[in-house]
Amino acid sequence: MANPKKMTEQQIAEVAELLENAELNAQDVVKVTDKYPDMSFSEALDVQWAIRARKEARGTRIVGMKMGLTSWAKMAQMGVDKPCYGFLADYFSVPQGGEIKMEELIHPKVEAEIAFMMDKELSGPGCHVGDVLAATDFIVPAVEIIDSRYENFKFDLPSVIADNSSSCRFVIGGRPLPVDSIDMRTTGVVMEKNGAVVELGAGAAVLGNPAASVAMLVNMLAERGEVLPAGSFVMTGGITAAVAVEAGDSIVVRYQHLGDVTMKFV
Ligand code: 0L1
Ligand code: MG
Repeated sequence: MANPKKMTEQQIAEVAELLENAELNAQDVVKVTDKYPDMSFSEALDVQWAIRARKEARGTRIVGMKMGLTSWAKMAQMGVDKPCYGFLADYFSVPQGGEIKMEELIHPKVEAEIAFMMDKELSGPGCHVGDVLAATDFIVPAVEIIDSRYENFKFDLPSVIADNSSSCRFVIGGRPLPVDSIDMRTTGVVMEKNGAVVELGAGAAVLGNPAASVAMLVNMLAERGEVLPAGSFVMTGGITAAVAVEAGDSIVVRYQHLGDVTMKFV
């Protein structure tokens, strides 16, 4: 068997509790593969889904999904050939222009992304870009705030998957557009921090086309017998490198055609 399960259900539950507490208490921890060096991708996903179940049991709603490590540069940096996914909880959402409290986070970074709102359920395997375009209600510009729960943002792929792919907050801004109204591959993005340009990019940085990222998510979910439900909000991955922020920083991301996304860290 390629990925034999070695962790017990009890160990999966303990790691999920450790990582969720790290998130909720904004307290970093050592990467979980220090204790479980043979943790498989499947076991890492078991931990992520256990964190999701803990939140749902307390009444938190899961509003969507995010894809991470979707640029070739970031994958090469991590030595992997496959992106990862995570879930988005209702309380991750921050309004456009809103304040994000640093005391609730560990060491956040921001990523400029194109997000999709789905109006039809999608299932894999075999989901492709055409299926995604046909199932999309609209696209919208969004900024993801990632916050690895690991010391110094240092991890390996199983550790980051277990840690819900560093998900923590997101801001939706700009204006929604029909998915066929622009060429997302050539859509330009300029990220400014405190008025200075810090990152530039275009949508093709995300697997050649952000819609391909949604298709990949659907096919990855299918490996666990899961679907992407209608009504899901999907963050497709960073167009630019992630930029570290601290209290007092203002971020404005300007998207060609789609408008601006803004937030302030306090
Ligand atoms: O959203 C992302 O691309 C991040 C995925 C996890 C890796 C990281 O924290 O940089
Ligand atoms: Mg991201």
